[in-house]
This record gives sequence, C-alpha cells and structure tokens, in this order.
Amino acid sequence: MTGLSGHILVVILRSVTEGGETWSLTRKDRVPYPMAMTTQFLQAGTVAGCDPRLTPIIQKVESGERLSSADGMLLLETQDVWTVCSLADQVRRRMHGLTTWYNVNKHINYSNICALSCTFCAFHRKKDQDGAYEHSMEDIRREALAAVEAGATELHIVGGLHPWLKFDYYTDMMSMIREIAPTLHIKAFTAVEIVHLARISKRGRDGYEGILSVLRDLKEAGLGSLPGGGAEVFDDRVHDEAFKGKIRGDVWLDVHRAAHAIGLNSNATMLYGHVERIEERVRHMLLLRRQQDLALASWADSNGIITSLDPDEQSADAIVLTGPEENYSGPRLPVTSPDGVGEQGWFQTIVPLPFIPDNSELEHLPGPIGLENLRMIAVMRLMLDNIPHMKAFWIMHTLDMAQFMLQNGANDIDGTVVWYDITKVEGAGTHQETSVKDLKRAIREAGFIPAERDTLYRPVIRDGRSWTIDSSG
Ligand code: V47
Repeated sequence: MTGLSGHILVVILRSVTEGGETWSLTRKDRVPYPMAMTTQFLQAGTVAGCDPRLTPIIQKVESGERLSSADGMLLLETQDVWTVCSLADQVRRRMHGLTTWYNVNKHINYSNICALSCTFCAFHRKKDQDGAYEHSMEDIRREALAAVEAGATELHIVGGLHPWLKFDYYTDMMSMIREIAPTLHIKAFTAVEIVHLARISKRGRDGYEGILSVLRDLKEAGLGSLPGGGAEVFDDRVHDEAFKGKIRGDVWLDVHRAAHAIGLNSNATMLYGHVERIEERVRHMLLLRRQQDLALASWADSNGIITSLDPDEQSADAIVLTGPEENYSGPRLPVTSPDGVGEQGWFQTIVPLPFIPDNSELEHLPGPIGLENLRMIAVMRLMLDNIPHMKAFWIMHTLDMAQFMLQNGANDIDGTVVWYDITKVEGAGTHQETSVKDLKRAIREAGFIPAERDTLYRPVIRDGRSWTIDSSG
C-alpha cells in the first residue's frame, strides 16, 4: 500500500466495562415500546441537552474520548433522543464533512433455500415449499450482464444455506462474473454462508483454518469483500430464541477476522428490535469495536504506523476515528490502496438493520419504528468510534427515513439495489429499485453533498454507464 504513512490515529486507553441497568425489550413487557418511548418523550417536552446525565457523554464526544458500556446504556435509555442524534451528527460531520456516499449496485439472491429456519427471517424456504428458488449459472450471468449494462460498480450476492449445491457452484459463480464483468466488485456471502461452505467442502466445522482456506479460494476466484449480514445480535440467549442453528457471534467474528487477515474488507450489521435487550445491543457494539481495534492495529502495523496496541494481544489500547480535527495529524480514516488490494482488511461500514416482522415467525412483535431507528443509527455512530462509515440502508428504513438518518450519524445511503428479497417494507415486492437521481435528491435535501463511491469507498467518476475510479485523492 502507498500513501498510508502519516495516518496517525488517536490512540487512547480503552476501558470496557460491562454492567448498567437492564431494560427488557422482550415481548411480554414491551409490545408498545416505540410508541411508549415517543409518548414519554413528547410528554416530557424534551429538548436538546435536557437530560443532565448526558453531560459527561457530551464532554467525551467533544474531546474524542471513547464511550463506555454504561454510556451506551444511557444513550439507549434516555428520552433525550435529540441530544443523542445531534451528538452523532457532530461526529459524522467531523469525520466526513458534508460528503454522503451512494453507489450503483445490484443485489442477487442466488437461492432462498436454506437448511436453517431462523424465526426472524421471512426469506428462507425449504426445497419443496412454495416460492423456493435456486438460480442457475446462466441466470446469474444474465443478472451480472444486466448490472454492467446499468453501469453498476458492485454486485451484492447472498443466499440461504443451500443443502446440496457443491462448493464449485460458488467458486464458478465468482470466476464467471469476474470473466464477463472484470470491473464489477463482488461483495458476497455472509459469515454463516462461509462457514457452510467450509463444512460442505469438508474443511472442518467452524474451524478458523477451514474458514481461512474457503475465503482464500473465493478471493482467488473473484470475491472482493464480505457484506455485513448475519451478525444479528452477538448473544447466546438471543441466538437460542431467534436464530438457533445459526453460527454464534464468536464464529461470525472469526469469519470477518479471517477475511481481514487476507486483505478483504467487510461490513458489520446489527439486527435490532426483536427479542434482544438493550444491554445485549451494547455488548454487540463493544464486541465489534474490539475486533476492529485489532484489525486497525494490524493495518497500522503493516503500514509502519506505530500504535501501542499489540495486534496479537487483547490489548486495552484503541484507535479512535471520531475525535475533533486537532486530534489528527493526517487523514483520520484508513485508506484503501488504489488497486483495492491490501494486506490487512477492516470493517468499513456499520449497517444497523431494524427488525421487519412481516411474514416471519416473529410477526407478533411490533418491530422498531421511527424514533428508535434514528436513535440506533446515532448510538452506533457514537459507540463504534473506529468504524469509518455508517449506512442508512433505505430498503429497510424507506428512503424518507434514510434521509433523516443522514442527519443523525449516517454518511452513506447504500445503492440502487434493483432486486431485494430478504425484507419487504410496506408491502414491497422483490423489485426494489431506486434511481441515482432519487438517491442524490434525498442526500441534497438532507443538506449534504452526494458522491458516488465504489464498494471500497473510492470516489467514482461517471459518464453515463461508464465509470472509473478517481485515484487522484
Ligand atoms: O443477513 C433477515 C437481516 C441481512 C430480517 O453489508 C433481517 O453493505 C430485518 O446484511 N428484518 C441482510 N433484517 C441485509 C444485509 C445488508 C444489507 C445492506 C447492505 C449490507 C452491506 C448488508 O438482513 C441478513 C439478516 O441479518 N435480516 N431478516 C428481517 N426480518
């Protein structure tokens, strides 16, 4: 990599403490929680700065100090949501100014047939069930060519844990796409799919080496990065209640650690608003943050940047990207090399995913709405101080709400998408597409400057359907 020295980042002592008051969001006591919170909020007539308990957090954010687990709990509990949101906006503007990213992409779900039956998921089908599908290589080829035709820079490919497709199907898919569309970035396979591939290709159950070897083969065939899906909530209780059978949090983190170790960047999600409690949300964020500390320490190490963090140890030091400008002697963000290839990868983007109950086995739950979704975007921006980007995935939030989220911590609105089968908000079908014009309009109206990116956050210069990467910066 070039041009990376001088990216000295603020290294502060981290103190991760567990604890704090618990506040259950489980079905039995929470049915109307979003409404209840909104009502309390309005009754209290809360205005920015009104909750005095937030004062120490405001001071920490202003000086670029890392927030603790107890801070995370308070940010999720307080009725003073506007202060939480405006703090996140402050951090977002410090990190990214007015720039807001979008991309031209296309999602492909190669199959919805899945060996698992997660209760929150409305996407999975069993082999003979109505609506089950599995795309042939020819189907995928056609979709990839259509994406090129439409000027896309990225394919986002995920599917269920298909019981009988062989490993070759996945590597053939990668190499076929690379052959017909060499400029398309392939972001594909959630962590649980990678573990499934390690199993079917007999590389061991959940073993790190097996995962590493599968990722190497996929990278060799054309895989460019991993999406953030399937993280759900890193907690065994929540796992057993809502997605038993799926990999647990430690294995999800191992898959992303392995991807980072071979130079692939990845994204991270949290699926919130179902059976989890707020302390479990906080723990999820802290686990992501710790893993990113180690990835960034290795990245700094491989670029000759000295930090006091030893990548081989669970050290207490951390790299924080969210502080005020004067904390940074060079650019604050890790930078992808011009050819998009690095020795060490990291989490690029956080994608908060609100639980959408429709057609799932958890349909009796209300799912989070407006204010809670704004709060989650903001809290994730504040707590995940070492992950550069934050996406408001408009498909799950609607474009209207995503626009608000840009003012509450998000600096990315995702892409044109085209096809999406995993969730459908407000009766949407699988054709869920928006135009670049609408994405840009949403960004501008929110007060920001739209900029097109590729998957690795390199600026794109576009002329109609043709595009190149701007490597001047
Ligand atoms: O893996 C499944 C989640 C994920 C539901 O990395 C649900 O750039 C809400 O990960 N309600 C897929 N969420 C989406 C995803 C994603 C989307 C956009 C960008 C990126 C990225 C990643 O959606 C699944 C699962 O975690 N999910 N069912 C549901 N009912």
